[in-house]
Amino acid sequence: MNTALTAAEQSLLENLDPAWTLDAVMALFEKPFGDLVFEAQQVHRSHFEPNSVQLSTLLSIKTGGCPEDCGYCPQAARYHTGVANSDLMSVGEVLTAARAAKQNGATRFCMGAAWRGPKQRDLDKVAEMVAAVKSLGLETCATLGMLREGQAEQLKGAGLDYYNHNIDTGADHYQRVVSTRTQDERYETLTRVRAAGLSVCCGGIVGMGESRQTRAELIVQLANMDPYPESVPINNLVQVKGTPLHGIAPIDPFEFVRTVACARVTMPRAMVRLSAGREQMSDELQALCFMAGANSIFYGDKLLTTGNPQAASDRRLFSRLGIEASTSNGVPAD
Ligand code: SAM
Ligand code: DTB
Ligand code: SF4
Repeated sequence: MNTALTAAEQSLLENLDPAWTLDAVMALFEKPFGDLVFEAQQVHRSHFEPNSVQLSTLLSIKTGGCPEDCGYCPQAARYHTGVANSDLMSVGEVLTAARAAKQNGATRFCMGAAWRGPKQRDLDKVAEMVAAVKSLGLETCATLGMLREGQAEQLKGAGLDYYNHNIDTGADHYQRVVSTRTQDERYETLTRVRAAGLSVCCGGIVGMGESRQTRAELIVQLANMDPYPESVPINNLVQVKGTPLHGIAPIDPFEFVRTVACARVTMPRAMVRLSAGREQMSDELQALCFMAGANSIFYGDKLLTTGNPQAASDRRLFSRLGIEASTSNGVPAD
């Protein structure tokens, strides 16, 4: 048998992205820590600048009072978390925040709203915000909940680059965390987002009392999307008093790094975002996450409603690690 492949065949094979099985991802999770991080580093280095991390700033454009019951979320109206509700911001307020984010070095700006899904009148206003933020030269992302027919197209038309909609956890665990919607409904929105030509930002939260197998299921579900998401946020649960998940045993920090590494190995060209939970992490743990292939962080002293490390402290950390804030817009190097 002739085993020599032409360059074209080789490239075709590399781009096939064969399906990941639960066994294969569990085997990754179970590797010795050093071996898994080494593998993730190799994959990372073959697709991205190794010491470059993208800075993304988040803004809550509509806060609190959400009708959903996500067990992790401080913005659900039914939990008493002390979050002050506020109406949808004005386009001018959002633009001011986006200018400041750009001035501080962010290249990506993500707008989040505490909705089950946007009403048409609200979406018209968000579309104006997207166009204004895009005109500053920032990469744009929005997370507004479930989208109806035509809404993803409207956002795309306004200049939206990515839509964030997380599947959050493995399918079996999902209904233990959220009862007001199903994970299948999340997939429906993701299909609309993809069909509209938007890039998909989809990841999850760990540290919600799930097993390693559930984390592996989350990774399998993400990696087997066709194509897999261009952007994969890995959140560590920020425990907020008043939410059902407050007080749950936190995840072992090394297991968090393993989750990041598995995302990198299974989704080689995705931006893997070290998302919520950094304020509770040591510098050393964050450094391990970068070694495991994370190449984006949320930057600025607030996530949506909870804290995030101060920008100056992140700049110091980058300098100690020889990491540069990327100037690119998240498109892979090759
Ligand atoms: N309401 C919209 C939705 O749920 O799709 C958009 C905003 S929602 C706050 C965006 C994402 O934030 C959620 O999907 C979840 O992954 C993440 N999130 C919310 N609360 C969190 C927490 N306490 N810790 C970590 N991530 C959290
Ligand atoms: C994502 O995956 N994480 C971000 C962003 N997408 C919208 C949100 C984190 C929220 C953390 C809790 C809070 O600050 O309210
Ligand atoms: Fe609402 Fe989103 Fe929070 Fe769920 S995660 S309660 S949908 S804001």
